Amino acid sequence: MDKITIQNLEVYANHGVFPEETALGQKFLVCAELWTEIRTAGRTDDLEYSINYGTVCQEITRFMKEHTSRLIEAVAEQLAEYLLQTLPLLKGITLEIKKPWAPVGLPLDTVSVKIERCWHRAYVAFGSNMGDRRSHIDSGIQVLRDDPAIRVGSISDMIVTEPYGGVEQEDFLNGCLELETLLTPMELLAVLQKAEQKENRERLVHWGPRTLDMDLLFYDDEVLEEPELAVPHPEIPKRRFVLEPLSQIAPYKMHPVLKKRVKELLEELSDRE
Ligand code: PH2
Ligand code: MG
Ligand code: MG
Repeated sequence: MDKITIQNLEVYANHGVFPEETALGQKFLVCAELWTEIRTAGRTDDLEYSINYGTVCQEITRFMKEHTSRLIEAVAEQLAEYLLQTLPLLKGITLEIKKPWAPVGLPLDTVSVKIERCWHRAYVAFGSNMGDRRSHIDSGIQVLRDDPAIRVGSISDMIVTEPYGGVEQEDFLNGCLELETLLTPMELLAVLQKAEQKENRERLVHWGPRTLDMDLLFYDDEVLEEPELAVPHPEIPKRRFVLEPLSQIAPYKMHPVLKKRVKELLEELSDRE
């Protein structure tokens, strides 16, 4: 990915743990790598297709003067999030916050923190088989839309499916969606669970009836096996109610473990059935 860099932008601000730091302020130096595709701007010579580094410097300065944090970790985290949410062409950022006058009482050039943050692509499956299924799903999607760290992209058609897994229950309405997020997989899982909670999801029967189920299918090409969360979702290859809508919005998405595309997984499932 192409990058625009800013080195040692000087900002006088009041971040710090000690009272004298917040009262008097001090100098900070900001280094940023803005990850963005430069090709179109390069070929057209038109700033409209790029990120104006002057504006970014002004925004960094304003943000750091308007907010006061105790830790430079917090300055970096909040500033990176703010820039990623407000600059449409910014895909990711490396951000270093240096504090050359840190009151350490020993001679040093500077202390600093450096973070890398970017938009991640994830796929979510949703389903409902209780009450007004469509309205549970719509409010679930709205919870995602309302989160500034989530951008909902394409949403598949919603299909009626027979219950899978052996529990006698009503038919489901199922679908999948694509999103971009600044959240980690665990943080995203928490938002999905919040959406389920909002629809008064009760966990009575395993794989039983539910007002709303939202499952994380893929998160970039990450492979996670935590007690609370496995990514990719282990049941993907067995579930037509996931593969069918998913192949509508992401047929060529490669399963990072099975090394097969969604479309192939669906074809293989059809062959087995
Ligand atoms: N979800 C389950 C179990 N079985 N069957 C269908 N058709 N649709 C679902 O969403 C579904 C299911 C557990 O998550
Ligand atoms: Mg599920
Ligand atoms: Mg679930």
